[in-house]
Amino acid sequence: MKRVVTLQDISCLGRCSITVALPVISAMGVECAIVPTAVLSTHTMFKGFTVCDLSDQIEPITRHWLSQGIKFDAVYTGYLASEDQCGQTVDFIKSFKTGDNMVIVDPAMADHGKLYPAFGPDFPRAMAEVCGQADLVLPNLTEAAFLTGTPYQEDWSEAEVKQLLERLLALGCKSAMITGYGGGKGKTGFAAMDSEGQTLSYSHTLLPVNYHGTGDIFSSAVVGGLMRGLGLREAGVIAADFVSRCIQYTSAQPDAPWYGVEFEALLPELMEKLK
Ligand code: PXL
Repeated sequence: MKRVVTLQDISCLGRCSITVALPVISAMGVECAIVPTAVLSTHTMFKGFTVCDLSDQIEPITRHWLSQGIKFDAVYTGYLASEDQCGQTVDFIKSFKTGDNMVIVDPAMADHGKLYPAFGPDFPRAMAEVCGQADLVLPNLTEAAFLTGTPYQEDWSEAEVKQLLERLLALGCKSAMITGYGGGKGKTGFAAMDSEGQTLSYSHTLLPVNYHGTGDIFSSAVVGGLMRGLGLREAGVIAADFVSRCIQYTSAQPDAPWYGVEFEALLPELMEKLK
């Protein structure tokens, strides 16, 4: 069985980061170790959330694992709590990169043209350093714009998205997949550039509702798919369809809370796709 390690926060309530990565990656038949980088009472879209930064745990955990000869088939990073923690994450990646494993970075820091509330204007530069270590980065359009110093706009042409992908690869990563782009109004999906400079894309119907945490579900499903031997486009398609089904399902539940999607009920469908 493949083994990945994910570095991101624990939002105790909110269906994002580690509480999404663990169930999704496990359901896909892949072992998921964790490095919790912070404990928050909820994700940062709630008012008054608490935060306990766990930066001081990253180095001792790394040292212990190295002493035990632990290896990972992938290192997958998500939401990081501070610029310093981005630097520590670069060190963590360097400690566990072997040349034949994968580094996958979801630069979870922004959406809809804005940085998340916890981040200041210097954060994207620190996250760009983490991206530079990656085999694959998985930003949404807003994150891709922030990482590459490109002004954000609502509508992007295919040529502009291709330029964003080229700029992402210029950060040092081998391939990039931009989420939330479907090539036109009423569509969503992804556009990617692989390590040979080949562009890949997928487009499907954009549902008229927006939920928090869908990026984490997408990235976790891509990681699971890649670890199960799928190619980049195939892994992206499974992940995009899964997110779309989760959104559809959640919007049909009258009692669904606002803070995340009800992905749990759809895990059997995701597992079925890997058969
Ligand atoms: O879904 C990304 C995410 C992860 N972790 C925390 C967040 C967010 C997005 O807001 O606040 C703590």
